[in-house]
Order: sequence, then C-alpha cells, then structure tokens
Amino acid sequence: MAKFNAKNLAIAVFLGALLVGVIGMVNAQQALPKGGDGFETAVKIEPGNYVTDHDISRKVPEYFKLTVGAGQILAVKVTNLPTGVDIISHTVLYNEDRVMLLPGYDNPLDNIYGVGLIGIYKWLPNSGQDSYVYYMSVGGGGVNFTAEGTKYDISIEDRFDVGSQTDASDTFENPVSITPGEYTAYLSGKEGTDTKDFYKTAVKKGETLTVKVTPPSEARMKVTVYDGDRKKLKDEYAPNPGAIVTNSVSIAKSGDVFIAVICDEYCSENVVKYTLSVTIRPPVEGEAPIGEEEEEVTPEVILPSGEVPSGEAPEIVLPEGAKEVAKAVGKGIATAILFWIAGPIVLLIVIGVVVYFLLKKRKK
Ligand SMILES: [Ca+2]
Ligand SMILES: [Ca+2]
Repeated sequence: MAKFNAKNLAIAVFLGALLVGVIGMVNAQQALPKGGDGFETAVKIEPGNYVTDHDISRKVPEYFKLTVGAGQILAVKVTNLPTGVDIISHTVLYNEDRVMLLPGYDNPLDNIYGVGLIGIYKWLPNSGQDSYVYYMSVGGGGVNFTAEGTKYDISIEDRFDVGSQTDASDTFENPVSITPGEYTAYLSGKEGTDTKDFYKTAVKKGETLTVKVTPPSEARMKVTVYDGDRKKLKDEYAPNPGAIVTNSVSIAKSGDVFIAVICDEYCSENVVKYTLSVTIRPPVEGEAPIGEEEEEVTPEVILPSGEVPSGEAPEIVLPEGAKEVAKAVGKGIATAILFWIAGPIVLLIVIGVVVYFLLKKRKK
C-alpha cells in the first residue's frame, strides 16, 4: 500500500485543479451580451457558447450580427430552460438585406415552447460572395419573454468542397477544377443558398466520362454534364431519396466539360454531405461519341474518275479513249444512215439515165 506522502497529495490536487480548469475552459459559457434594438445597432458576436443573463422581452427583441465565409456553415443551437412555466424562446436569422432566411414555421427556432427543448438552425451560404453578414434576433416570441438562462451555442465550421478552401461555384464562372478521383463535398438543400456545385475537368474526344454522386439517404440529387460550350450533354436525377446518381457521357470534343451537382430545397430538408466520384475511360473502338450521331451512309457510286460529292448526281465519266471511239462510232452510224437513204435514190437515177440512153440509141 502506498505510503501517505504530502508531496504526492500536492501533485494530485494540482493536476485535479488543472483538469477542472481545462474542462471549464472547453465548456466556457459566456453571458450573451445585450443586443441592439434593431438592425442598425446590432451587436457583433463571435461563435461561442452563450447564456442569457437577463430576460429578453417578447416585445423588444435584441439584435446581433455575425460574419460567415463562403462554404462555411453557421449553426445556432438554442436550449430552453430545464424548468419553469411557459418557457419559450424565439430566434430569427436574417440575411444582409434584412430578409428572414427561413420565415415562419420553416424557421427551426420559431417559438420553441416547452422546458428543455432544443432547436438547431443551420445555414450554408454559397461562394457568390467571399463572406456574408447575418443578423440574429432573440426574444420577441409568442406567449412569454425569453428567460434568463436560455443557452445559445453558435458555431461556424468549414464545409468546403473537394478539398478546396471554399464552396464550388454555383455557376459556370469559376468552377473548381478536378481530375479523376473520389471527393467529399457539401450542398445546402433547404438550409442555405449552396444549391449547386460546378466542377470542371479535362477530357479527350472518344473518352467516356462517368460521374457518380452518393448522397445521404434523405437527399434526392441531380447531376448534369455540359460540354465546353456549356451545352447540356445529359441530366441524371435520383429516382428516389438516397439513390446514387450516375451520369455517363461519351466525349465528342477534347477540352473541358462542366459537371453540376444539384441539391436544392426540393432535394433535401438538410445540408447534405455527398461523395463525388469521377472516372474517365479511354476510347473504345466502334463507339460513336455523343453529339456525333452516326450518319446514314449512302452507297457511293465509285467511278474511275475518283470521288463523287454526295447529294449530287454523279457525272458519268468515260474512260480515256472512249470519247474518240464514241465519236468514230457516231460518224459510222451517220454515214450508214446516209447511204441507206441516199443509196436507192442514186441507184434509181443511174438506172433512169442508162435506160434513157439505151432508148435514144434504139430510135437512131
Ligand atoms: Ca458546395
Ligand atoms: Ca456551390
């Protein structure tokens, strides 16, 4: 058995105090500062764990503002008091234009009525801007004030696409360049403005590009492939929520193609994390690339003179020397016709002349 030792006890007490301190720091909850009385006077706050140190009137909500980067998710978790009567909280988020992000019943923090209830609001903005200012108002709910002790846990986390440092563009402008491989990326569904991710990849004529998107089970996603001129080559929709979507196209022209992965409010109620897999298969002989439909082959009349342009009546070209032969034959025929018609006439005239002279001679 260890002998009691004052030195060991001191070390244990010190370590214990240190542990408590570290845990305390991790879970540090700070008082939610008093907010402004409107958008103009909104108080800037940073992500953190807050608790109200005063009741907030239901008639006079308090306003805060915070900044979120493109491709970062803002999460606001509100926890009602564990005991009490008519316990309610009411929190609303607004964009820079002071328009509610999710109004009314779509707002997960709208009038949370009941002890210990928790509501979580997530919002994932796209890369349309580098960063966004959002406003948050607390208090001002239905039947009662938001009570002292209500907790607000606010976090901002990266949800960048395919290992980049931002959200893949929602438009043809500035898509993220990728090479064949497997990637992780995010779309907002109903919880944000990141509803499309555009990628760009280099392909060669005759290759087959296959894009496979694996969504979470509740999302119904869409994958569209466009050629370098932004012309749609093929759409593929998930037939049911959770279905893996595969879009495969044969490449008719070397260059870049665009890949759009789409998940809007009709696709998912929540932010989705998806796997994007891109493969490129080399050309296979005998396959006609998309966009280069096989032309109907009209049997060509091949004559000795060479190629004949399709669609035009072929000119009959005779072999060398044939013209002369034809001419000679033609002349011969003409001569024969001439002799056939003129011959008997000449013969009759000759016979006539001979008879005339014979009769004349007899008279003498
Ligand atoms: Ca994204
Ligand atoms: Ca996007």
